[in-house]
Amino acid sequence: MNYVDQILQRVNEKNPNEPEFIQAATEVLNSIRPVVDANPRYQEVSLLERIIEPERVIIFRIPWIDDNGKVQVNRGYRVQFNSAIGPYKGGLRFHPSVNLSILKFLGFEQIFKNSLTGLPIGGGKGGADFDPKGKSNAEVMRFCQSFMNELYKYIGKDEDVPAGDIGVGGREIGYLYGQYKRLTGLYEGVLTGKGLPFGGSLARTEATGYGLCYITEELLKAHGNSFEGKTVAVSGSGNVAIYAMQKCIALGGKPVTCSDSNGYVYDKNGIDVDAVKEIKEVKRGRIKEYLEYHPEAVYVEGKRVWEIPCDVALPCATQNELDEENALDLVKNGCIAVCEGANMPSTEKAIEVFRANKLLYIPGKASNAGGVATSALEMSQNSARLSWTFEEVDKRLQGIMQNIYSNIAAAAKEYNAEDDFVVGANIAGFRKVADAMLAEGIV
Ligand code: NDP
Ligand code: 2IT
Repeated sequence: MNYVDQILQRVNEKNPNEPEFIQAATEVLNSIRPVVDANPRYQEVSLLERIIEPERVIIFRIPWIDDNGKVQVNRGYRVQFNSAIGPYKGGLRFHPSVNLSILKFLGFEQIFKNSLTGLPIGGGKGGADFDPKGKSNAEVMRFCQSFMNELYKYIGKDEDVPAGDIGVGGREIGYLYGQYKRLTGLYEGVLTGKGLPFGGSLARTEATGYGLCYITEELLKAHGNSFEGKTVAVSGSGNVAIYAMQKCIALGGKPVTCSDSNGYVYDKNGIDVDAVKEIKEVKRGRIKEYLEYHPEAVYVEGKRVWEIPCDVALPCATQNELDEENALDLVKNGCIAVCEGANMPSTEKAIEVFRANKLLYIPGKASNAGGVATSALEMSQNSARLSWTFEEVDKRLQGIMQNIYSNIAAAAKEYNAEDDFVVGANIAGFRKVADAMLAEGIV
């Protein structure tokens, strides 16, 4: 049996209860076939058997006391997937759906994403099945402290550097950092996405959404187009969605939708990003409150944004939020490009629809890499004990996104798959990690 097929079989057999991990691994393995076929050395050193297995997974109990004095218990995780090219790096997700499959898929994607940034960071991910919604600040703090009471043993500025993801933003990173410092006595860049007064980087908050728009603009430009005058459908209304909408408007586009897990808003005049920021960042409210700011907008409960006609789609909520039917709607309505702010938001079937209909499509591991890239810039600033200006960081971010675009486009072309950015991203991300693993021996 062909080596890649053997590994696909192994992934399925060894992880039968991990559908998201199988989905992510299958996509990568299928894309890298030509590289693997051309390099028999990979099989000689069982490189694929090693790359699909996390170096380490830590699972732990998180007891904490709620405001009523009741003891609550959550499950915490850190998946340290691959350290071939740098310390483990990747976010923490706090969401009730969190489980090992989801964190393994995210950690696996992170290996190749981090490689694409061109910066020295390995792949990891972590989190807990804790739901921050409706919790008081004091409860969130006690939870974060208990989480760190266990996690601190396994992380460090040159070892593993967590950051935010769904449900983990500036507030949570602050509490986690305070507890790490208290436990270890170390004032070091062990987390990114920190507040500006204690080692955070300017532009990290904006970076994922801005980076997404920078690479989308590169893609459109390379195809004789631009954001100017485009109608844009955005899903989600969290960190990534908010700053994607902001930069999209700056580049001349018009985002007309955003959403949360209850429903979506359609504002044909263009989404008022300041209103969304106030609802989500200040009030921690629900997106339907948008109608209090703009009564002429429409709120649709329980549906997804993809039914709204758009030229460009930017999924920025969560995995598998855009399925085959949604993809067919996008095609029917004349959408030309889909660039992912979220991780793996499009299902395998949706991606088949994009391919069959020649939509321009950039997968999250390339298009949302601006967040982690800027985290790596935060690590550099911490090590140098410096802080760069917003313009300096933003300029580097733009350069990184332009490089990612040209590298994934070139890799796709090299393997006769022009404009297939799934193939391009997976091959370009994989090669560097594989070379490092070969050089580092059997570890
Ligand atoms: P936030 O927690 O700030 O926002 C998440 C948004 O997605 C919210 O609007 C949330 O709605 C919605 N959402 C979450 N889960 C679901 C669900 N199961 N169904 C429908 N909507 C859902 O997270 P981020 O903006 O940071 O993350 C969004 C995506 O971007 C994730 O896939 C994340 O992995 C990815 N990402 C994030 C980066 C970062 O730097 N933050 C970097 C790269 C990728 P609700 O409030 O109702 O839950
Ligand atoms: O998915 C991601 O890349 C993130 N959540 C950001 C990770 C990071 O370390 O900044």
